[in-house]
Amino acid sequence: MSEELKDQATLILIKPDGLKKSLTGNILTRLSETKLEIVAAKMVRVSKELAEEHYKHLKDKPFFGELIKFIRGELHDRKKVMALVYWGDGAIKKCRELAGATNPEEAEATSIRGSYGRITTGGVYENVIHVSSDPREAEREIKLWFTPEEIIVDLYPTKEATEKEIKKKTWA
Ligand code: DAT
Ligand code: MG
Repeated sequence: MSEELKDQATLILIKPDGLKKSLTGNILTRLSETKLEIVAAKMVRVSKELAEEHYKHLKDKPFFGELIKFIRGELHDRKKVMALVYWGDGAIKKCRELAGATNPEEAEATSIRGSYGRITTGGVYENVIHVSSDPREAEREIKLWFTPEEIIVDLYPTKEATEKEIKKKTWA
């Protein structure tokens, strides 16, 4: 196995349509077939900035505005996504195969997107799940969605920084 395929990481998002359709358990079960390890997981309220940064490679597409609304949950009255990092050999290919093609109507019928996705009349691909497309994108996305402390293994180099006078919420 090539070095690049070994211990790969991928960002997974269960998108607002997946949450609204109560597919979380189902999707996690499907992904567990990969025998990969979950090394981070959380619920996220997606800001406009995060959404636009995540999908910045699509910013010139006609569907960009709707895509941002969709990932922020504005089309599903579920203003959250579940974000996870899966880790292990060949993680990206394994997860993308289970997810299926981007267009849910072209995705293999037994794939996650083929089983549960749809295209809205407005042309939005409601395709249930996000999987990083390659190792570079995975690194960019994981660093965008997670801090080092939220991931239980050391995926990428870190540095120590002392943060002074940063207001943080703690338990009262
Ligand atoms: P993927 O999510 O399979 O990596 P992508 O990165 O090209 O695909 O696109 C990101 C999301 O944008 C995709 O999950 C759904 C949406 N999208 C892509 N192409 C689209 C299109 N032609 N029409 C509507 N939505 C599209
Ligand atoms: Mg992509």
